[in-house]
Amino acid sequence: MGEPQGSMRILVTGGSGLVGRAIQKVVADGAGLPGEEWVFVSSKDADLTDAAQTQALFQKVQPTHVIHLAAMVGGLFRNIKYNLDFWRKNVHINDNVLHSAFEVGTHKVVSCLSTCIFPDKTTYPIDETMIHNGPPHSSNFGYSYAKRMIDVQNRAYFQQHGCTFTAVIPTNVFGPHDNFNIEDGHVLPGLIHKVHLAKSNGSALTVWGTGKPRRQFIYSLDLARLFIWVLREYNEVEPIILSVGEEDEVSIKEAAEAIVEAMDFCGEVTVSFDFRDGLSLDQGVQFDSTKSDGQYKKTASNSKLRAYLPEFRFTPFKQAVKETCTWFTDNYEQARK
Ligand code: NAP
Ligand code: GFB
Repeated sequence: MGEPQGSMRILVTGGSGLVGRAIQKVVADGAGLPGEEWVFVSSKDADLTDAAQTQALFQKVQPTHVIHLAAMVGGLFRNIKYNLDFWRKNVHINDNVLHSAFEVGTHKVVSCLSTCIFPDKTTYPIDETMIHNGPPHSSNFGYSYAKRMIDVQNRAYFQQHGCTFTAVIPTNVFGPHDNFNIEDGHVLPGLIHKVHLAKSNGSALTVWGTGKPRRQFIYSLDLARLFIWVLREYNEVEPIILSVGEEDEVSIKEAAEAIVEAMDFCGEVTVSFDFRDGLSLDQGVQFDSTKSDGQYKKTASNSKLRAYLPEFRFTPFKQAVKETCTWFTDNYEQARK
């Protein structure tokens, strides 16, 4: 049973980020319904680590629904450096947002976990029932435990107050408006930025780690469409994984190849890491194995999503990479880097 149409005021926290901007675009392109009002906010509207500012924002907006994206977010290397900050900032943001939503009587909140928060020692494929079955990978335990607490809070608000507070569990997300900062961002935007620099100064592309870890990548615009479906139609408190299929998992090396192809990179041939399993990168690519690989894999099942939406079509990976590379090149000056 879907949400009543119209007279919905949807507050999107983290509205200026990768996922928030994708939802803005999908809504602007016609996914919104008559009578719906969408309010996208960033830290400029309220620092959500501050309870008073969060309460003031919710009192002002009076949202009937919330898509809660705001978080301290980063790639593997930022997480390794700042586990305490990832824990503290995200726990404060999440407690403030969920309690302010409860206080103003928000009908439904959809928050955001991640497939990287699951137990490091696990069976595959990972599914929604496994979140708390053991410690997360050491590289991002601060972020992972903070995210897991959202699931605990959602269950508590439901048990004590009957709130429909739920969460989605996206896999690695990429797309326009990503964080392309090479040190702090995720792998795809980091490699896109590195290729842009290698092309402009004639250097080799350095891929960190061995290139062997495996990831499922979801295009931000596809995730945005799924988020809007969850907002309107998904009413379980249990979280739901939003990911491409297990069969769409690629290695970091394959992801690098897709970016090299999409950006037409033709550097010199230098592969410094002895990585011989049919390396098909024949442009200037180096593997720096002194850099961490992080989790080898976190293969997630999307069968729960498929049970709801068997017909949903994801953008083909190479097409999504090409669109993201084009966006970055066209918007280089104002991109986050
Ligand atoms: P992002 O691009 O880094 O954007 C983060 C957003 O949160 C920005 O709008 C930022 O506002 C806001 N924010 C951060 N700290 C804040 C604060 N103290 N007060 C208010 N707003 C604050 O992140 P993203 O990739 O879109 O991630 C969105 C959600 O998806 C997050 O919950 C993340 O954990 C989750 N997720 C992301 C991935 C991924 O691969 N990117 C994968 C799985 C799950 P400013 O612009 O003002 O800083
Ligand atoms: O996206 P990423 O930084 O995070 O990917 P995770 C890291 C993987 O890509 C490692 C390799 O195997 C890296 O060695 N890699 C190769 C690179 N070149 C690069 C590069 O230029 N930049 C980066 N960043 N990596 C994160 C979690 O794990 O997943 C976060 O730590 C978050 O908490 C995110 O949830 C979705 O996928 O390893």
